Amino acid sequence: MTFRRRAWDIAERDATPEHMFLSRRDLLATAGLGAGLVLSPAGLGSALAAGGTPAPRNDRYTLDRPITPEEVSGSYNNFYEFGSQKTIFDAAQALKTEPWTVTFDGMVETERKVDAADLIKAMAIEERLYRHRCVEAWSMAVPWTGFAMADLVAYAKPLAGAKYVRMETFLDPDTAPGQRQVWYPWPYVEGLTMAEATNELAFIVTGAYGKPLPNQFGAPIRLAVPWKYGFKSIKSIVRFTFTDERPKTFWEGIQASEYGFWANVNPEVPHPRWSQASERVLHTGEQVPTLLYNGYAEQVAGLYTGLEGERLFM
Ligand SMILES: Nc1nc2c(c(=O)[nH]1)N[C@H]1C(S)=C(S)[C@@H](COP(=O)(O)O)O[C@H]1N2
Ligand SMILES: [Mo]
Repeated sequence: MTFRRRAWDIAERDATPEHMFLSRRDLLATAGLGAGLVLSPAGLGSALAAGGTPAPRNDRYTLDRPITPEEVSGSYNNFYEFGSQKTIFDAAQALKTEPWTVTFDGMVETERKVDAADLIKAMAIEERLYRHRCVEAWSMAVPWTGFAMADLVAYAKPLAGAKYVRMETFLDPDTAPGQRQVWYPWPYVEGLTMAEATNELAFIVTGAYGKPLPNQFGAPIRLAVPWKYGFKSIKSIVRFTFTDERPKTFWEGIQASEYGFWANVNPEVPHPRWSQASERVLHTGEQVPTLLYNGYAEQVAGLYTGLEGERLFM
């Protein structure tokens, strides 16, 4: 199915020539659905957007800056499996993402393995515009396609005693040269509390810029938790483990004093080696003030009441 651009779709499009904004009404019209037919946006999403191609945009999440051009965000990546430079674009193309088995295990009703494509088909796909703030003090804004992590948690059926979700990236040193660097604690691991994982903002990404997710962004499924530093948004996930123990993350294993479990964005808490007060916007190069929780305090600040004793911001 192809979608034509509409003259009034001018909003953020200038910066992203290939990206098409589709309002729900456009989608309904394009899909040839009568006005009287009630179909939830979620239903539309899974019907039309399996894999990550054009999905209805969730207007709840707005940006205070233009979308980063796709060719910029897509060629400046952190994906240490393919090297520690930003230019891993080419190397990442070696990753074979079909078939791709995702395992749900640990404290769940029943352990299960599912192909990523089938998992995505079972979910309500939508598009969200999210900011992204790397701990290295650069930032971007990306139209991700995907589904609420809360839906993934529901799908996994964790037991009542589960307190955390531990996520793991693939391990394949033959494909990923970075994984031959044995001093890193491979595979890449990240974790969230159950409250974080089911917060409305936690998003499982399956596409970007209206297309299936390119490898360098962490295909076929990665996480986006935009109120945390970028390293929490783990790429190319193969396993979700529900547990009552706080997972030891990849970056904690490398340098716990600099990269903690919580890693919430806070301009007032400097990294041990640099300030976090501002950030360099990719493409424009503009230096802008960093916001508490990366501007998402309204959605997430409540997650941390009672946890003030924790090292929440590093
Ligand atoms: N598996 C894996 N996930 C990862 C990383 C990584 O090296 N490996 N880097 C993280 C960091 S530091 C950032 S800033 C983001 C970068 O995402 P992007 O390349 O899509 O901008 O991915 C995060 N997820
Ligand atoms: Mo990062």
